[in-house]
Amino acid sequence: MAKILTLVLAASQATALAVPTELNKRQSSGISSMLGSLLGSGSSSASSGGVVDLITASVTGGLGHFMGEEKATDSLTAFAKLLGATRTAPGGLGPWTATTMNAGYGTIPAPAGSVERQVTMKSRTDVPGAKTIKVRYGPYSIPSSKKKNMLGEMGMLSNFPHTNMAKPCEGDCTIMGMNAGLEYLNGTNANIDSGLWLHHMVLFNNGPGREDPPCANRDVSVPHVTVGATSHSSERIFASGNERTVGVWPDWGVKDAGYKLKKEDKFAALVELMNENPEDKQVWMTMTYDIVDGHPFKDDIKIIWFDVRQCGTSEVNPPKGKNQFTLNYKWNATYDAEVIGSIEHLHDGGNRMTLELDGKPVCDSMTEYGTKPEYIGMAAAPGAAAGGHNHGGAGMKHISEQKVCHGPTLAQKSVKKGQLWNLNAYYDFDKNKGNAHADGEWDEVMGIAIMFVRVKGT
Ligand SMILES: [Cu+2]
Repeated sequence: MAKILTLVLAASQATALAVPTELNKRQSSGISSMLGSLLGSGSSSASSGGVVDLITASVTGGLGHFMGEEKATDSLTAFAKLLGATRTAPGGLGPWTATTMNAGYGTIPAPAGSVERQVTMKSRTDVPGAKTIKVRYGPYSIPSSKKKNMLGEMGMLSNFPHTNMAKPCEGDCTIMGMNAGLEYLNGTNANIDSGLWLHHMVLFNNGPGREDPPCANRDVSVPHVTVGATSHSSERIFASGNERTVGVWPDWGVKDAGYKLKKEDKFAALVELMNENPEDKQVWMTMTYDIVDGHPFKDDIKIIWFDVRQCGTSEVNPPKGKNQFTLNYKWNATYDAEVIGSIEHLHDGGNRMTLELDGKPVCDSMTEYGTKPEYIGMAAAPGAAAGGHNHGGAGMKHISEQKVCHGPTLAQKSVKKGQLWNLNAYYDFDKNKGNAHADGEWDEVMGIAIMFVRVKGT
């Protein structure tokens, strides 16, 4: 069944690219009814409806925008289940994403003479025994801005699942800080001013006892199964967009707790990279970790993931015809902890994100645009249009900073089981232009906050 579905989706995609929309629509209803009869007779008729939506969107060339619809999470979950995902097994969504959706792109061997994969740098903290280690992942090959993927995006390596990634230590160690970056193969910085975006990355830790609370009430969580894990065996521990926010917890006043990494843990990531250049590009994605050896601290640091599209694509279509809108997510705390800080993520067009607890403000994170030269869009190469999938082109200012809440800017420091936490992501396209999809519509936006909390050791 899974094989049939993959073939249908791939075939429908090939037709979608080749034939006009009207014809697509007729074919789509044909494929939908065929799939309906194929899947509807089974016990999973409710979930198969979701998959039919997915196929229909694919055939009509609207898969990119479909990913930003609310029902996409259920559709993708149903698709993951058809590809074999269960409560305990990830199934085939990851391999499908790697080899079908991103066919021909993704990880490549490092060319001879490339920079080292792992470097120990001068410690960023004054914690005794701490080290700062940069790990380079990939390299990844990204399609040129002339190539369109299944989602209708130009120049995009789309949520590429990278499994079995190097960790900052082989045995036991404690992470005290993290940030992500993008580099050329020679180790120099790659950013928007040369047409390269760390569109986003999400880091997962998969190992005994790991669990991702906001997605643990679901049998199948899309991001987790995509990286070959489940939400009951893995947890998201970091994420970054191109703003590349740095989270070094000793700088937030926490020098005696950290994320305890164990020998058995395995790292994986979803890596989404964009290229606005007319030729394919190869880059490293970097993670810089602050660590101490072993587990010297009693208290643990954990990550709570807030997301306006939790356990799905994280993507939301801006409401049609509205330049101002707010996205919301609510979380009922499932355990007690102490908040040490939070990192927020919006897309271009966003200007502010707030966290509230039982109606009282906790964090007010403002967005800044183009405060560094590498965040200003590059000029078009002779004869080529700048702006891969229309991310603004020359001179446009993009999000360069998202203010971190910690210490005095964090009004509430304790999480208690049962509390209602509320995230609001504010967008205003009149103040700051959003990014456009290849078809001219607004590109999908996001609202994510990763809150770092301290959990008392026993
Ligand atoms: Cu994003």
